[in-house]
Amino acid sequence: MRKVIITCAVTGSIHTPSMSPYLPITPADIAQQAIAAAQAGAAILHLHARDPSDGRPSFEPAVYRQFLPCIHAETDAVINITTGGSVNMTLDERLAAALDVSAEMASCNMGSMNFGSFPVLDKLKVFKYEWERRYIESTRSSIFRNTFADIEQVFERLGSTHGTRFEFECYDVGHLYTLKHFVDRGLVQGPLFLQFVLGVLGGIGPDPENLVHMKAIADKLFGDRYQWSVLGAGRHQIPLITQAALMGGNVRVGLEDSLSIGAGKMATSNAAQVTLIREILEKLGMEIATPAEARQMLGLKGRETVRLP
Ligand code: KMH
Ligand code: ZN
Repeated sequence: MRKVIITCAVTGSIHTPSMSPYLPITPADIAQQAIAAAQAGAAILHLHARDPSDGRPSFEPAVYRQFLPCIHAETDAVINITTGGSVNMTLDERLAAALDVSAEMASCNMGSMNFGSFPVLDKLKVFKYEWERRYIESTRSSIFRNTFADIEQVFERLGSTHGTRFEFECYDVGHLYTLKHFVDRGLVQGPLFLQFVLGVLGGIGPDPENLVHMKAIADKLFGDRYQWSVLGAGRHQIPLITQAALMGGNVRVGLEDSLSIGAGKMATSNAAQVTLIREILEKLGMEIATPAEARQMLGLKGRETVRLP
């Protein structure tokens, strides 16, 4: 029976505290929700940090170290640290936490792009913290920067030096060709783990035929040397990842990607989304990969290599 890897992206940097009372902000909340997500079946935890005082995205290794040891001690899930950070961080800042713990896995974003969350301002008018409105509005004019040189640095400083493997975030078909370019240059080796990201404003849209096309192009470029997963932004999350699983892929859920669960209901936790997709997959006759199985499928360096107590 095929094993499906569930990744849970616990908090991210796109959503802000006023959008959902369930979005984990403090280190204690992030740890608690991450552990519950792992217990519900997530083999990989994709993690960002937030400033405990007001929830703004943080890159500080010291803040990560307020929740990572607890997650590492309580679960054997793969800890996957973002290098995407948030749009206004420098590359050094974005790499700091993954370097600090010699991460087993880290995200790697495969191209510079627009990344707009500003349409939410049409509906969201009341903010808990003043930074939120400015931050969301800034996505109208900022660029999510991931140049070829930036990506080379991620490979060199994390991949070559630490043996970190990557969740390659591909927001459009062109990003697959960029990854192929780096594979051809020998800068990254398989098994590759591609995350197809559909539904971000600035990336490919959340249409089922786009997913079919991205998979077809990835097959052509990478043959059988890759694993793939899908995340659907917002309300497209569950339908798109169910399609992905039926097509042979893995899935990503989490409040980083969607604050809702099913049709228009607010998700009260990350674990609730993990449980929902787990039930769907099991009803479809699939099995959920354990962290050990995910490590084997993705050729990871192992939990004990991470610098966490
Ligand atoms: N927020 C997602 C659309 C990263 O952390 O590197 C993509 C993401 C980026 O997870
Ligand atoms: Zn992320």
